[in-house]
Amino acid sequence: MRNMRTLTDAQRLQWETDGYIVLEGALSPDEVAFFSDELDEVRKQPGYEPRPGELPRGHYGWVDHADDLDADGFMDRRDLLPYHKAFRDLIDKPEIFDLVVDIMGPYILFSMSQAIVRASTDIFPGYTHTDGGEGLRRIRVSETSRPIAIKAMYLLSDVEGRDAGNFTVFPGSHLRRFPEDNSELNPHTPGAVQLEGKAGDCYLFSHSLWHGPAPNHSGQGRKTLLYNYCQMFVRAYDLGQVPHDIVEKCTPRQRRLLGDLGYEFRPGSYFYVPEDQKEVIYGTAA
Ligand SMILES: O=C(O)CCC(=O)C(=O)O
Repeated sequence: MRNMRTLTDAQRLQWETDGYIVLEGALSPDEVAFFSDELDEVRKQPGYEPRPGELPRGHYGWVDHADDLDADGFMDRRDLLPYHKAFRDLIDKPEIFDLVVDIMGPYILFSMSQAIVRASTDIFPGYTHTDGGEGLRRIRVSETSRPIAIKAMYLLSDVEGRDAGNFTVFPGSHLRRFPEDNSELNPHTPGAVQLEGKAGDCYLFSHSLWHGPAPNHSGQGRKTLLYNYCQMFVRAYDLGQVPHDIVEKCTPRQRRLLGDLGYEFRPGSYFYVPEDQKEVIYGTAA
């Protein structure tokens, strides 16, 4: 079994207490530059983007390109895996994925990829939410429990000061009831912490954490990548059937994380996992 990294005691304590941890320098400067350039290209290409007014809130439709072709303009693109091998390899980049496994255990799937560029603008006030929608919002696990779903958010640009598109969290809120009428909750509400960071940093956080973007008045776009993981029994809640030509390009471990169990789906497939699940996830078969 490969020797996988684990959380330090301080990271474990912060995960349990605050519901998130910060991994500084998770991506190298070269990786940051590469992914940042890639996003500039992705926005010119077809893909899934929100269609407010046409589709329900939070649903994504197929578009020919992003509405704004400026590299610092708004973009919210789902399903990055087809665009480049590097997006597929980020699924289980050891420096981060090892910690995901330490937090979640080995019975997991990759459930979503997304790139968001928060443009600098006066018209976006930011917002606060939990992930996983109406259902997961009402489920909170305890400090010592494995989470049901978590997200890795990679900064591709520096975030300095406040109201610079900061990822904003309410530390410890993953253990509290989310206010059903959240109209008063926003990135400036007491308890909100606007995180600063450097390009290359990664935030790992629980879907149950109250979080969201601060407004961005910094004068430059804030670029991020978001990679989600869920327990297998939840199945890949936001990733449809991954096309065979994409899956075929992946390593055995990436394939497993994309829901390729090594056999055709049958009832029960995600109830008790494949016998080699630990071997595949811990890396001996990767
Ligand atoms: O900071 C952002 O742009 C959005 C991040 C977020 O809230 C999320 O991924 O759920």
